[in-house]
Amino acid sequence: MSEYAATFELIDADKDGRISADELVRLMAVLDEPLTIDGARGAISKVDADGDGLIDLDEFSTWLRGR
Ligand SMILES: [Ca+2]
Ligand SMILES: [Ca+2]
Repeated sequence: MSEYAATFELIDADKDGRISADELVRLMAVLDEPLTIDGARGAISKVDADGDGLIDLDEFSTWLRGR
């Protein structure tokens, strides 16, 4: 299992295996760095390798590794 899986599951509030723009907005609110829904979509599009508008665990891991 990926070392990022636990973090991923925390963010994935509805447990569908994908992080949506909504879930990213909620995360950033918790981290006290509020993000608009458009900002979240923009952030997702940068790491969304398969272009489905959602971040799966593979894309999430790649993103964190590349930071
Ligand atoms: Ca989700
Ligand atoms: Ca994707």
